[in-house]
Amino acid sequence: MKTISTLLSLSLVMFLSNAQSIEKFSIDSGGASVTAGGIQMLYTIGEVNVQELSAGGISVSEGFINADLKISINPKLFLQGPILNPTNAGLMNDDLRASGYIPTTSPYSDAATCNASVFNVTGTNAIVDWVWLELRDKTDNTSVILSQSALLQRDGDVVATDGVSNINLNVASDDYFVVVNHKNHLGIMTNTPVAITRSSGPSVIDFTDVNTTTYGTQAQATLTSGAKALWAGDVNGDGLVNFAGDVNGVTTDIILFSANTDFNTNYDFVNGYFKSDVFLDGNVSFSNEVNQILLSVILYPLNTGFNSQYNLFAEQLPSPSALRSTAQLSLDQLRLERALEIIELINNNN
Ligand SMILES: [Ca+2]
Ligand SMILES: [Ca+2]
Ligand SMILES: [Ca+2]
Repeated sequence: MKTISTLLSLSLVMFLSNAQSIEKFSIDSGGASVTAGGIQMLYTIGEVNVQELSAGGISVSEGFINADLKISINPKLFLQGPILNPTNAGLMNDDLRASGYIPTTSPYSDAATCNASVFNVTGTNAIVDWVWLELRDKTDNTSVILSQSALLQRDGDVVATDGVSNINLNVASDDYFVVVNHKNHLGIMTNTPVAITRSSGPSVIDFTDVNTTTYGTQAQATLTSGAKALWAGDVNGDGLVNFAGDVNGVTTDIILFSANTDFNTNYDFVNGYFKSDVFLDGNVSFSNEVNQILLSVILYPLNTGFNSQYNLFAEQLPSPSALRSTAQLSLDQLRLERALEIIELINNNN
């Protein structure tokens, strides 16, 4: 049974000179009427209901307004890539936005869209990139109840596609595991289900706070400030940060860049919106991106042998997110194969 808490509908009934009157009628579970200055306001409280009344030539419809019935959450997170070398301490860089590279269609499988004007905002609430959000079943943390794209502000707030609002989710008040993810970072999940109700306002989940425990081991990077951030460097989006897989992703984007007609892996002008752009600075540089991937692998806390080929630097989720569409996955695979063919041709000719 859902909590009855919201003023659902307002109906205005104007009394004409001969004082025709419509009596309040409602199949809702509560309501009242107020009369002042010849105007009577009727309202009802309850669940979904649309009804029409008519009397004396006056018709009144009352509708159902449901925005407040959705649950609302306000997650906060940092991405390691854009905050490793921050222009402003404590804020992620927003180079992708400043260069006009963030697409108005989300790169994730729901292909959510936003208005281009959302990217005009500068300062602490400027948009860094699209992120991915999931609610998972409190009794089965592999079962995704709801997932959707959202936008990330420089100060870590995850917001709706208008760039400012809390995220409304069309599910019942309950406890959920909350997952956040990004196309080239490792996703994370709350360690325990979080109560998300519509009566208590937006549920704040601060993944940057060291006291917010997350599922698994070493799920996030620790910044020099002490704040937590999603690990950067999963360029090929397979849930691992490793040299073998992710360096290939960088090579692919550079080799297949249309202006790089010589197929030069050290070509430095690959500008745009690429998964291989570890720092989210709008440019893919082989040395820049690969050095960071290597550094992350070597310094990963569980890689105690500082092994550059370490293969266990994995996303700490009980089951993968479905943030990438199958069409995108097969396109990525084709691009990788094409890039490897070109590299082989070049090597054979040398
Ligand atoms: Ca903010
Ligand atoms: Ca990877
Ligand atoms: Ca870059």
